Amino acid sequence: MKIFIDGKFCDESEAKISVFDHGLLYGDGVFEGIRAYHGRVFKLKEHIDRLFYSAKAILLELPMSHAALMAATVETCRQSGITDGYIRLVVTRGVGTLGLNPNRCKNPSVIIIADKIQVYPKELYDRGMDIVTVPTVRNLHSAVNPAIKSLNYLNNILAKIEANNAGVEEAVMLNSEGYVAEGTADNIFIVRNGALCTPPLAAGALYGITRQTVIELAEAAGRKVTEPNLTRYDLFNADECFLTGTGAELIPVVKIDGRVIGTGQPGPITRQLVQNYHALTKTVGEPIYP
Ligand code: PXG
Repeated sequence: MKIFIDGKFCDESEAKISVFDHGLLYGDGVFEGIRAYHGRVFKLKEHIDRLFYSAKAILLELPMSHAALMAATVETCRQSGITDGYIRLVVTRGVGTLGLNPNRCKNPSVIIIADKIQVYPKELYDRGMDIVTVPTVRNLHSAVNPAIKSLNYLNNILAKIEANNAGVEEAVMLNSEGYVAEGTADNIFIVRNGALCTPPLAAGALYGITRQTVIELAEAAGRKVTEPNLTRYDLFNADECFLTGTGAELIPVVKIDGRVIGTGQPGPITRQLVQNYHALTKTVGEPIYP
């Protein structure tokens, strides 16, 4: 495996950053999680676009152009021999002094790792997953905006711990008004009477790239997709439910807070969308080995 750090490729054992990097000291930075399928980097442009938006929102000037970041991501996959895998692109504020002041950090660092990821146990993709709503609420827009994919994931990690303590793999986070926001690293959809609903981005959801892909796939199949505010009531009364994310892909949800959703089995519309998603990954993406 070769890791890209600030324009150079190095071996895993040499891939190190300074203890004075503000990414480590303060979680000051942004990241992307990207997948490669069948020798192509899936939705790469969309991920780099979002990285730029996240960086802009925290006033971090990326030291590479959009095109250079795309090329470096593909090259990292090539150098690591990846055809199917997971790419983690991290941009930190860089090395500074102790103390928050980001002005002391002169050079942001860009790190790209291409490896594997298995977010949830494989059998849950067939059987469906149990999830719970948790006490930790999604960050307020007026605090660290949840649209920013920042290195500060403690809000979500606390929710994940609460889910794990409840004996399940994933949490549904509500926002401070009690509306459904998203999972800890995935967006949520429900199916009701053949139509799909997913919380609006203003409810505290990340602008999920898989979410957008699923909206497009569902609409192409003639299904209506709306983005209303959803409550726990809406989740409990759904015919089907599933989560979407680059890591998670599409995973059916069959129980929420101990209540059975729909038939208690992954639903037909969810299954169809899973198939359509995997079909899309065969043709879409930047070729790694052109
Ligand atoms: N919400 C949050 C809070 C996320 O972090 C998503 C939704 C789904 O977005 P995408 O664009 O991926 O469909 C995410 C994505 C990891 C990992 O390393 C995390 C994510 C994606 C991939 C890997 O844990 N988060």
